Amino acid sequence: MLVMGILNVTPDSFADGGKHFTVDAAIDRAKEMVAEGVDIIDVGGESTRPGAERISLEEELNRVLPVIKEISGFGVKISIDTTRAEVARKAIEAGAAIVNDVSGGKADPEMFSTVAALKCKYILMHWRTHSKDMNSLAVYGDVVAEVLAELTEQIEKALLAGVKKENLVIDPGLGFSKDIKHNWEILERVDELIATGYPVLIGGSRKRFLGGDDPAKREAATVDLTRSLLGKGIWGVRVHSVKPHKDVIGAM
Ligand code: PMM
Repeated sequence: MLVMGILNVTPDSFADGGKHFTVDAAIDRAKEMVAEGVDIIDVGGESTRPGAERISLEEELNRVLPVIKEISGFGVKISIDTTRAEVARKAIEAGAAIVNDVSGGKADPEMFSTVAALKCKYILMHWRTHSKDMNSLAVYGDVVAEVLAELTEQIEKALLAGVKKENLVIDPGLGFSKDIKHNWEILERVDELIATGYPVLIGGSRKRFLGGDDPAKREAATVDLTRSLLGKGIWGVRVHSVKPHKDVIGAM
């Protein structure tokens, strides 16, 4: 199981309070993650916190590109957490290897053709709408069946646009248009996602469904979650702290 370490270059990410906003601080944190054995560093410039407003394309590029350029020399894989095709393209040109699109191709009509041309790995996450309005769409009959159907629809569009099957990774998008019960049901039935044959990424780190008001206090629950996923055939976990997860995985 791979560990994807979160590097949010945003002033308002809910879980680390914008601690890694400055380029220098982001680079220092990236160095730490490399020392802790991170497999992929996920660089993101736009907060997807529930209710978050969007930032401009220019602002997003200004946040992520200097960080990617600098850490591309660290010898670790970099993913770019973006819903914008232009950011994806520039990030890959700057040294990133993977596009992590929380909108699963829904936010930018150019995303699939861009990723197809870049020939890079693409993380296609289940998503219904932008963060500002996402909680109002947390309505499902059978959450797993609907997430799978909506993911399949986007997978088909990606394949049609020329994205290679072997470059796709899927993600159920915990917390994105999902309430506490939905998130837990997805985790309980994660084998149904794995049965698609696509590699599965799980991003539950410090999210609200893990309980409590303070994201920093959800760390133990996040590590428990990684432990509970071991041996199930999950491709990777997207997490804030790297070492505890590497330790838990290594102990198996
Ligand atoms: N969650 C967030 C951001 N990006 N990417 C993927 N693939 N999966 C996720 O679950 C996901 C993501 C929101 O969390 P953050 O603000 O802590 O980064």
